[in-house]
Amino acid sequence: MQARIVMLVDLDYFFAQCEERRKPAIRGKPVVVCVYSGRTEDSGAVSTANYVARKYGVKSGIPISLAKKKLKGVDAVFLPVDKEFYREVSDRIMEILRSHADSFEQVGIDEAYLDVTQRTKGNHQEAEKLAETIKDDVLDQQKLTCSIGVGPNKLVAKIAADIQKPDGLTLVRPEEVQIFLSYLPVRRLVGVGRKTEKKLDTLDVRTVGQLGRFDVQRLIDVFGRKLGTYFHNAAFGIDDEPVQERSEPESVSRISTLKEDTRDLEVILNEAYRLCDEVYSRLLQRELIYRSVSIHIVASDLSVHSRSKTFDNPTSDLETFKNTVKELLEKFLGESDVEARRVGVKLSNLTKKEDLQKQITNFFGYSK
Ligand code: DCP
Ligand code: CA
Ligand code: CA
Repeated sequence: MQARIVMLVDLDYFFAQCEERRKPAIRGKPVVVCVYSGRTEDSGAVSTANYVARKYGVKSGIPISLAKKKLKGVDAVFLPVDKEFYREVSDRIMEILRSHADSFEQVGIDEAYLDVTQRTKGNHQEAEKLAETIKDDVLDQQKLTCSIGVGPNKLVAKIAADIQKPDGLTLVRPEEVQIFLSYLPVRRLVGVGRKTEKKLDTLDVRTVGQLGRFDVQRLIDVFGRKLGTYFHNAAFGIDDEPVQERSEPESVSRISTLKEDTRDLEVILNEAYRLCDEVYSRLLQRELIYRSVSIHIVASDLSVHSRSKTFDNPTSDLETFKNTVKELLEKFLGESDVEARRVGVKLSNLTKKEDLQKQITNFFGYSK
């Protein structure tokens, strides 16, 4: 088997960086994104903070009140989370990342694995160039920085991405894996949480190197066969997990805010068609076809309205998509007297293109 080249791309201080992007005036100040629980003014937890705020000891998970204490007297910005906005930014960036991968696996709102073995011909210099290109593309098109780890598998790529942050690029060649891992604390390994770290500490195992030298049978005695073997292999940077696209999405959608609240079909359609193009390009990229089309309207009073249409047979046609959106919007405006503030379009009931092809082939009883 050819040696693989895998990347992990992780966006820097993601929620806070999204906020900086849409409010450039807050750049350079400590920015703290918070999940307010709403009980008292400051109750809740910090979701994330930019690197300026991190210098003051503010980080994910701490109470908002503690963050305020740490930033007392500092010109800091506290903002509530806006998941919908971060999701939109994330979707667009994931599309860029996917376009650079042989196979692609998103693992959270702000990170993804890319297998790039084929397109780099297994060449590490090529992989480094590609990583630079990806960083440039994300910055040019979405104005966000990310950190990338490149290695022979997911395990090493993930650890490498964490080494240099923000705006980092860390490349670990197969022959460097052993030395790269050996001095790191065991906590860096995926699957080693605080509890496991403590248990390993009682066995005098603190670094990955020590973990690798620790008797594998004793590891199995302590953690069970599955986990013990995993830890032993992980210590040597061994990991054969493929980079795999997660299961098909239920739907592909886009929503955006109109320049002003309106009932003007033409104005709403104009924006809706733009969203259709974006949704459609995602559909093509993932080689999917659709059976249902929906529109979503958030009205000026923030009430939410939807209309959908489902076809008997799946299609991948852009015209059908746009015509249906138009039809649904016309119908909606005829039935309701609200003003639209946001408009969204969605394709659902998705299936893989090739599945349809297979069905047709089977149906006609021939194959090529
Ligand atoms: N997040 C959260 N609560 C946590 C951890 C994370 O709400 N306890 C959210 C906010 C983060 C996002 O998930 O922006 C991504 O998490 P990361 O762990 O990747 O952290 P960041 O992207 O914020 O920072 P870094 O630059 O260290 O990756
Ligand atoms: Ca991140
Ligand atoms: Ca992350």
